Amino acid sequence: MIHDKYYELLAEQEKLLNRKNHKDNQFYNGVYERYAYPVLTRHHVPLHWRFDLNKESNPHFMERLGINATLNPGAIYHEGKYILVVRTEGLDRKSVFALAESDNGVDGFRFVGRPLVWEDIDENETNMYDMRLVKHEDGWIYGIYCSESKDPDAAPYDTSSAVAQAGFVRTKDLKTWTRLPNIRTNSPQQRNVVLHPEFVNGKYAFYTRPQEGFISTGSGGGIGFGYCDDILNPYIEEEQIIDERRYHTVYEVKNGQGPAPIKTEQGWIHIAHGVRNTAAGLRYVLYTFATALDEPNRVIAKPGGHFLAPYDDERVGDVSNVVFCNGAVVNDKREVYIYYASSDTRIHVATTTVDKLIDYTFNTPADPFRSLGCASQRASLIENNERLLNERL
Ligand code: M1P
Repeated sequence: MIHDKYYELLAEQEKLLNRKNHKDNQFYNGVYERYAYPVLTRHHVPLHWRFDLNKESNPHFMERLGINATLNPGAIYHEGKYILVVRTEGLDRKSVFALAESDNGVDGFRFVGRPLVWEDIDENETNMYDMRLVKHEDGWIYGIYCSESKDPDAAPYDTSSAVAQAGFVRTKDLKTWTRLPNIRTNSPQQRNVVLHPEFVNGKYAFYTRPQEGFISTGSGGGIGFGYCDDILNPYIEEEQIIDERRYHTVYEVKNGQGPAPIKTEQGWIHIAHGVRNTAAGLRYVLYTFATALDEPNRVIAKPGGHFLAPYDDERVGDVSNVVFCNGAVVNDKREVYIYYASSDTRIHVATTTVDKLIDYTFNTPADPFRSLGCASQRASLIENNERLLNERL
């Protein structure tokens, strides 16, 4: 028999799932729009994924397999729907992927089916997270995620050291997934590995993020790029750093490719995350850059500063002062939906258009890298504006 409490909580949850979202009118930057509510939180996860509904086995209707957070979703626009592969993090800290769908991309997201599973080919893989979903021109939809294992070389007392590698799956229908071998590189660790959606010089191409440690990238210099000959046995022999970390920027400590780049008539537009250190810990923001259409490993434009940073309530969560994006989609109207998580806790959307992304990425001044350079950059903006304002008088 189903517990009465289930129906009570279900009615409450339905109100949340049916809540209409709207643009946040307090926020303006002309680049994108923010929304009043997150699109997915832990409260959106179906009750029957968290509670044993049976009154006999769960008389107090206890939530025994709760969800702590929903974050860092991969995204795809597929058959007219906005689909997210959500990282749902259980109370036990392990992340599990689950699909959620919406008809309009800004509200009405519901989890569908069951948490994703595939053949278990690596018994050491302990955690899986941050999937990039990429529809490749070869006809498959690929998912690349961080596959995390305990560091086999850690000292016996060290129960924290971990190794990150690029886990790899593919599907045609988002229902049946085939686990492919991990993507191998010559870097000791990898995270934020993303497949380029088209062949480059007749080969599969990937963005990588070589790193020495699990958290610290060490000598790993930034976002890498490399080719792979065999997608069923993926090995990237060489990684060329295409977007470097740099002193006193928003990507000083580390960076990483976000979703697969967006193809536009001016070039590929990349949304990436940049990390810097502060007295309060790491701060994660998003930034953009563009690469040449025929050479996606050649940067041709890069605005200075961040594109999107933690804002108001987004600043606080399990890992505060973080925004992270590994999913963005473009619909048939060239509207862009950027899905990002704040503070490793909940998922938001920001909307813009391909044209605005091009304008922002190609026409925003680059970082002058020094304060006096920034002062003259701003002085010339003020001077031009003052001239314009004076002409009106
Ligand atoms: O906690 C912030 C982020 O930290 C990591 O980012 P990166 O790969 O750049 O080191 C990831 O664990 C990511 O999931 C997380 O949101």
